[in-house]
Amino acid sequence: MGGVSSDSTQAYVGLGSNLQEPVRQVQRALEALARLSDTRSLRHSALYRSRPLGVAAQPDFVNAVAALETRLSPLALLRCLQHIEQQQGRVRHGVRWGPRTLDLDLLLFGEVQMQSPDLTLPHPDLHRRPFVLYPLYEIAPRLLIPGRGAVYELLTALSRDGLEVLNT
Ligand code: A4P
Ligand code: MG
Repeated sequence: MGGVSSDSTQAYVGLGSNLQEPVRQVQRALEALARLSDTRSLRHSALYRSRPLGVAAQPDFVNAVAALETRLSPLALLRCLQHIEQQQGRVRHGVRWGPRTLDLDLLLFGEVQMQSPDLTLPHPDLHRRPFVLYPLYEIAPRLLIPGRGAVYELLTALSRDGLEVLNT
Protein backbone atom coordinates (compact mmCIF):
# COMPACT_ATOMS: atom_id res chain seq x y z
CA MET A 1 0.00 0.00 0.00
CA GLY A 2 2.18 2.83 -1.16
CA GLY A 3 1.23 6.46 -1.11
CA VAL A 4 -2.03 6.53 -3.02
CA SER A 5 -4.56 8.47 -1.01
CA SER A 6 -8.20 9.36 -1.29
CA ASP A 7 -7.68 12.07 -3.90
CA SER A 8 -6.78 9.40 -6.42
CA THR A 9 -8.55 8.41 -9.62
CA GLN A 10 -9.13 5.05 -11.25
CA ALA A 11 -7.60 4.88 -14.69
CA TYR A 12 -7.60 2.13 -17.30
CA VAL A 13 -4.71 1.42 -19.65
CA GLY A 14 -4.84 -0.65 -22.83
CA LEU A 15 -1.71 -2.63 -23.70
CA GLY A 16 -0.84 -4.03 -27.12
CA SER A 17 2.17 -5.60 -28.79
CA ASN A 18 2.79 -7.61 -31.93
CA LEU A 19 6.56 -7.65 -32.23
CA GLN A 20 9.54 -9.03 -30.34
CA GLU A 21 7.86 -11.58 -28.06
CA PRO A 22 4.55 -9.77 -27.54
CA VAL A 23 3.58 -11.78 -24.43
CA ARG A 24 6.81 -10.80 -22.74
CA GLN A 25 6.40 -7.17 -23.88
CA VAL A 26 2.96 -6.96 -22.29
CA GLN A 27 4.11 -8.69 -19.09
CA ARG A 28 7.05 -6.28 -18.76
CA ALA A 29 4.75 -3.32 -19.32
CA LEU A 30 2.38 -4.58 -16.60
CA GLU A 31 5.35 -4.75 -14.23
CA ALA A 32 6.39 -1.23 -15.20
CA LEU A 33 2.86 0.06 -14.57
CA ALA A 34 2.96 -1.48 -11.11
CA ARG A 35 6.12 0.51 -10.34
CA LEU A 36 4.80 3.96 -11.35
CA SER A 37 5.06 6.63 -8.68
CA ASP A 38 1.91 7.91 -6.98
CA THR A 39 0.10 5.02 -8.58
CA ARG A 40 -1.13 1.63 -7.49
CA SER A 41 -1.84 -1.23 -9.83
CA LEU A 42 -5.27 -2.65 -8.93
CA ARG A 43 -5.72 -5.54 -11.34
CA HIS A 44 -5.33 -6.53 -14.96
CA SER A 45 -7.07 -8.75 -17.45
CA ALA A 46 -5.77 -11.95 -18.94
CA LEU A 47 -3.60 -11.61 -22.01
CA TYR A 48 -5.53 -12.03 -25.25
CA ARG A 49 -4.33 -12.96 -28.69
CA SER A 50 -6.15 -10.78 -31.20
CA ARG A 51 -6.38 -10.54 -34.95
CA PRO A 52 -4.86 -7.30 -36.25
CA LEU A 53 -7.31 -4.52 -36.85
CA GLY A 54 -6.54 -2.00 -39.54
CA VAL A 55 -3.49 -3.12 -41.50
CA ALA A 56 -4.10 -6.85 -41.87
CA ALA A 57 -0.64 -7.85 -43.10
CA GLN A 58 1.01 -7.92 -39.71
CA PRO A 59 1.37 -10.46 -36.90
CA ASP A 60 -1.41 -11.09 -34.40
CA PHE A 61 -1.42 -8.82 -31.36
CA VAL A 62 -1.32 -9.59 -27.68
CA ASN A 63 -3.64 -7.23 -25.79
CA ALA A 64 -4.61 -6.65 -22.18
CA VAL A 65 -6.16 -3.95 -20.00
CA ALA A 66 -4.94 -2.78 -16.58
CA ALA A 67 -6.77 -0.86 -13.86
CA LEU A 68 -4.72 1.66 -11.88
CA GLU A 69 -5.37 4.01 -9.02
CA THR A 70 -3.32 7.15 -9.41
CA ARG A 71 -2.72 10.61 -8.02
CA LEU A 72 -1.04 11.73 -11.23
CA SER A 73 -2.85 14.07 -13.61
CA PRO A 74 -4.11 12.59 -16.89
CA LEU A 75 -1.26 14.18 -18.85
CA ALA A 76 1.36 13.13 -16.32
CA LEU A 77 0.10 9.55 -16.54
CA LEU A 78 0.17 9.71 -20.36
CA ARG A 79 3.79 10.86 -20.21
CA CYS A 80 4.60 7.91 -17.95
CA LEU A 81 2.96 5.53 -20.42
CA GLN A 82 4.97 7.03 -23.26
CA HIS A 83 8.12 6.64 -21.20
CA ILE A 84 7.40 2.94 -20.70
CA GLU A 85 6.80 2.60 -24.46
CA GLN A 86 10.19 4.17 -25.09
CA GLN A 87 11.90 1.99 -22.50
CA GLN A 88 10.87 -1.21 -24.18
CA GLY A 89 8.95 -0.28 -27.27
CA ARG A 90 11.57 0.43 -29.83
CA VAL A 91 14.14 -1.91 -31.28
CA ARG A 92 17.26 -0.83 -33.06
CA HIS A 93 17.66 -2.11 -36.62
CA GLY A 94 21.14 -0.91 -37.52
CA VAL A 95 21.24 2.84 -37.11
CA ARG A 96 17.55 3.52 -37.41
CA TRP A 97 14.79 3.00 -34.88
CA GLY A 98 12.69 0.02 -35.83
CA PRO A 99 8.95 -0.53 -35.38
CA ARG A 100 7.31 0.00 -32.05
CA THR A 101 6.74 -3.13 -30.03
CA LEU A 102 4.47 -1.70 -27.37
CA ASP A 103 1.40 0.51 -27.50
CA LEU A 104 -0.01 1.89 -24.25
CA ASP A 105 -3.27 3.78 -24.56
CA LEU A 106 -4.89 5.71 -21.75
CA LEU A 107 -8.43 4.40 -22.14
CA LEU A 108 -10.20 6.11 -19.27
CA PHE A 109 -9.28 8.47 -16.48
CA GLY A 110 -12.09 8.48 -13.97
CA GLU A 111 -14.98 10.23 -15.62
CA VAL A 112 -12.81 12.81 -17.34
CA GLN A 113 -13.89 13.81 -20.84
CA MET A 114 -11.36 15.94 -22.66
CA GLN A 115 -9.96 16.63 -26.08
CA SER A 116 -6.57 18.25 -26.43
CA PRO A 117 -3.85 17.86 -29.05
CA ASP A 118 -2.05 15.39 -26.78
CA LEU A 119 -4.85 13.54 -25.09
CA THR A 120 -8.40 12.51 -25.83
CA LEU A 121 -10.43 10.91 -23.04
CA PRO A 122 -12.07 8.49 -23.14
CA HIS A 123 -9.79 7.03 -25.81
CA PRO A 124 -11.65 7.70 -29.08
CA ASP A 125 -11.68 4.10 -30.38
CA LEU A 126 -12.20 2.30 -27.10
CA HIS A 127 -15.89 1.55 -27.59
CA ARG A 128 -15.45 -0.16 -30.98
CA ARG A 129 -12.40 -2.30 -30.35
CA PRO A 130 -13.05 -5.90 -29.25
CA PHE A 131 -9.44 -6.30 -28.09
CA VAL A 132 -10.04 -3.45 -25.63
CA LEU A 133 -13.66 -3.97 -24.59
CA TYR A 134 -13.48 -7.71 -23.85
CA PRO A 135 -10.48 -7.41 -21.52
CA LEU A 136 -12.10 -4.34 -19.95
CA TYR A 137 -15.29 -6.32 -19.43
CA GLU A 138 -13.27 -9.05 -17.73
CA ILE A 139 -11.99 -6.67 -15.03
CA ALA A 140 -14.79 -4.07 -14.87
CA PRO A 141 -18.03 -5.44 -16.35
CA ARG A 142 -20.27 -2.72 -14.99
CA LEU A 143 -17.99 0.17 -15.88
CA LEU A 144 -19.61 3.17 -17.58
CA ILE A 145 -17.74 4.86 -20.39
CA PRO A 146 -18.52 8.58 -20.29
CA GLY A 147 -20.47 9.56 -23.38
CA ARG A 148 -20.69 5.97 -24.65
CA GLY A 149 -22.50 3.73 -22.18
CA ALA A 150 -21.88 0.60 -20.16
CA VAL A 151 -19.12 -1.79 -21.20
CA TYR A 152 -21.44 -4.80 -21.09
CA GLU A 153 -23.87 -3.07 -23.44
CA LEU A 154 -21.23 -1.87 -25.88
CA LEU A 155 -19.95 -5.43 -26.08
CA THR A 156 -23.17 -6.76 -27.53
CA ALA A 157 -22.37 -4.91 -30.78
CA LEU A 158 -18.89 -6.46 -31.08
CA SER A 159 -17.94 -9.91 -32.31
CA ARG A 160 -15.45 -11.89 -30.25
CA ASP A 161 -14.11 -13.56 -33.40
CA GLY A 162 -10.37 -13.43 -33.63
CA LEU A 163 -9.95 -12.91 -29.90
CA GLU A 164 -8.62 -15.68 -27.70
CA VAL A 165 -7.54 -15.77 -24.05
CA LEU A 166 -3.93 -16.89 -23.69
CA ASN A 167 -2.72 -19.25 -21.00
CA THR A 168 0.23 -17.34 -19.62
N1 A4P B 1 -3.27 10.44 -27.70
C1 A4P B 1 -4.45 11.10 -27.62
N2 A4P B 1 -5.28 10.52 -26.76
C2 A4P B 1 -4.64 9.44 -26.25
C3 A4P B 1 -5.00 8.45 -25.30
N3 A4P B 1 -6.20 8.44 -24.69
N4 A4P B 1 -4.08 7.49 -25.01
C4 A4P B 1 -2.15 10.85 -28.57
C5 A4P B 1 -2.86 7.49 -25.64
N5 A4P B 1 -2.44 8.41 -26.55
C6 A4P B 1 -3.34 9.38 -26.86
O1 A4P B 1 -0.29 7.81 -30.24
C7 A4P B 1 -0.38 8.98 -31.05
C8 A4P B 1 -0.78 10.15 -30.19
O2 A4P B 1 -2.05 9.94 -29.62
C9 A4P B 1 0.14 10.38 -29.02
O3 A4P B 1 1.09 11.33 -29.33
C10 A4P B 1 -0.82 10.85 -27.90
O4 A4P B 1 -0.47 12.18 -27.52
P1 A4P B 1 0.75 6.67 -30.59
O5 A4P B 1 0.49 5.54 -29.66
O6 A4P B 1 2.10 7.25 -30.65
O7 A4P B 1 0.37 6.35 -32.11
P2 A4P B 1 -0.18 5.04 -32.74
O8 A4P B 1 -0.09 3.88 -31.82
O9 A4P B 1 0.42 4.93 -34.10
O10 A4P B 1 -1.69 5.42 -32.91
P3 A4P B 1 -2.84 4.70 -32.23
O11 A4P B 1 -4.07 5.41 -32.64
O12 A4P B 1 -2.60 4.47 -30.78
O13 A4P B 1 -2.72 3.34 -32.96
P4 A4P B 1 -3.81 2.32 -32.84
O14 A4P B 1 -5.03 2.84 -33.51
O15 A4P B 1 -3.90 1.90 -31.42
O16 A4P B 1 -3.26 1.20 -33.78
N6 A4P B 1 -5.08 -4.68 -33.68
C11 A4P B 1 -5.18 -5.42 -32.57
N7 A4P B 1 -5.83 -6.62 -32.63
N8 A4P B 1 -4.67 -5.00 -31.37
C12 A4P B 1 -4.02 -3.81 -31.25
O17 A4P B 1 -3.55 -3.46 -30.16
N9 A4P B 1 -3.26 -1.79 -32.39
C13 A4P B 1 -3.12 -1.04 -33.48
C14 A4P B 1 -2.42 0.23 -33.33
C15 A4P B 1 -3.66 -1.48 -34.77
N10 A4P B 1 -4.35 -2.76 -34.73
C16 A4P B 1 -4.45 -3.48 -33.62
C17 A4P B 1 -3.90 -2.98 -32.41
MG1 MG C 1 -1.29 4.36 -29.10
